[in-house]
Amino acid sequence: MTATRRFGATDLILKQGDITREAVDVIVNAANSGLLGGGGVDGAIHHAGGPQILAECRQIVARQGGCPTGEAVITGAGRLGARHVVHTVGPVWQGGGAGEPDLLASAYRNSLALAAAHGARTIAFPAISAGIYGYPLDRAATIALGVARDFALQEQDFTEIRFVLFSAESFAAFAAALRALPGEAAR
Ligand code: AR6
Repeated sequence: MTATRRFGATDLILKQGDITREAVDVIVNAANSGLLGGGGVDGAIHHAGGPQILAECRQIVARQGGCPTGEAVITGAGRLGARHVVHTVGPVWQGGGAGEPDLLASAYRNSLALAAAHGARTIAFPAISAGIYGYPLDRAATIALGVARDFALQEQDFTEIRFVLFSAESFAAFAAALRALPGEAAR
């Protein structure tokens, strides 16, 4: 299952599947501030990518003490079919009044900017915060795609920004949000 819309020079692509199988320049991980692994997509990325990714995360922790919510760091991709993994930390859903929308948007924006700074032309995201962290799927999808659209219209870095959704339910939520995005002229 796929869905696509083009903004500027960038295709926004939705797929249902396992992000660890994507062949892209950068795979984005929905990590936690400690950067030393976890469950969900984080566990899957470390499992598929092998120990090199965790070793690089440990070096980042030693250098800067982790990754604050809304920010991103970058490592190699170990055995994954990508050049880099960007590890970003989305907010834990607390009802929406604790700055969660801005923090989730920052996680996507900082991931795109960091990947672009490393020369990435293609990038794949999971549905950050929409699993263990409990962010409502439809709201998370609207924020994710809104940031991707704005980045695509403002920058020419990416040919493809992919969202790889694990379940049919998350694919459907992202597909509805993609259809609802305003076109190129409107903001
Ligand atoms: N490919 C694509 N998407 C996946 C995969 C996969 N292989 N596996 C799970 N998902 P989550 P969060 C989906 O919980 O909510 C970790 O312990 C999943 O169905 O992975 O940001 C971290 O260490 C959901 O839609 O991330 C943090 O502690 C989406 O990925 C915490 O979880 C995100 O779910 C982060 O929670």
